[in-house]
Amino acid sequence: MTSLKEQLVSLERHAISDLEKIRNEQDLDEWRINYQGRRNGQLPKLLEELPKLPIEDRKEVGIAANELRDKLETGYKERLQEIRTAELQDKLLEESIDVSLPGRKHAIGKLHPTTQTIREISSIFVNLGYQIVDGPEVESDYYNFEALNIPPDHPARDQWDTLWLDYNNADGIRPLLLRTHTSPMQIRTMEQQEPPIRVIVPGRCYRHEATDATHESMFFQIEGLTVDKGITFADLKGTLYTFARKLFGEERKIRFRCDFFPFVEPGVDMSIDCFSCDGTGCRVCSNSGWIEIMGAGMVHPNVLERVGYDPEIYTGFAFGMGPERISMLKHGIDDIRHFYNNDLRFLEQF
Ligand code: YSA
Repeated sequence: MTSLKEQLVSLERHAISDLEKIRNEQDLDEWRINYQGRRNGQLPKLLEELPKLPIEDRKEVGIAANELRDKLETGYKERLQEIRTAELQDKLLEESIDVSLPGRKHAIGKLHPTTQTIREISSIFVNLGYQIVDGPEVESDYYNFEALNIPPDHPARDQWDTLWLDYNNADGIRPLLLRTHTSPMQIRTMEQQEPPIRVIVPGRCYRHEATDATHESMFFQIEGLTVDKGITFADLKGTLYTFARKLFGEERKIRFRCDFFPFVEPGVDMSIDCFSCDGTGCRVCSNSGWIEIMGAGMVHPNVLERVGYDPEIYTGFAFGMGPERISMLKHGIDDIRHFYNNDLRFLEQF
């Protein structure tokens, strides 16, 4: 039978050899429990035999056992330190940053083409002394039609395919709608301000459209209104002429033709000679040499009277244009529906 001392030597050999193979903390814990665990650890189990030894051997074996316990404890601590250092080094290596690598590019957003056009147009008018105002997109029948000289059941209403809100009118509240144009802001502005008035109103409009290449059900308009003493058609022409040349080029010609809008008298549509073919005729101008860009006219006396202005003292002109259509002309865009399809391949071009 092997002596207790020999068993201690054999235990040490196995323990040290096992310890050298260990690479992580979990295995190291198991190693410690196996050799030193209080309940079933191999060393404590052997030491249970110590009291059975003859008294003269007990001291020597006891010292050897204590030394082994210290060795195992020291071995454990050193291995733990080595494992932790190795893990830290791996982590550092994994998380290290190569500062010489080129940086990652961030995707930078840009303004929507309609916003760009609105800003370009607005800045021209701001330089001419106009203020920019904003108005509600949900409007009442009164501001969208009635106050603009378009009474209920008037055939002129057919010009604006209206989206009405499903709203109870039982208490005499005027029916609500999504504004079909920015012209209601003419009335709201005149109600709130005394002349002289020079404002432009960029904003969204809505119509019950069967959409096609030039019609959307949601689109923008930019309205303009000038009211003061002694404003004449010459002021309208001069202002819009200056605007057109600033936006489309200094050599542009303009043309006015009669048109009908119930809130102006006389009413006109304004065209510019085609900037693509210089008026000789091409695809952009449908071979006519002219491109229509807005409706305009002298503010109707009924409209002025409605807001309490005396049409014998004050006169004015107004105009309205679609920035998407202007953007289409400038950039050769063939379909208005591209603007709001959220397709980055289209939007990133501007
Ligand atoms: C006319 C005279 C004034 O003194 C003042 C304003 C006006 C404009 C009038 N309120 C109006 O809405 N006229 S309009 O129906 O011809 O629209 C004006 C512009 O809005 C059009 O020239 C077009 O550029 C744009 N537009 C109209 N319906 C559109 C549209 N753009 C895209 N989709 C639609 N469905």
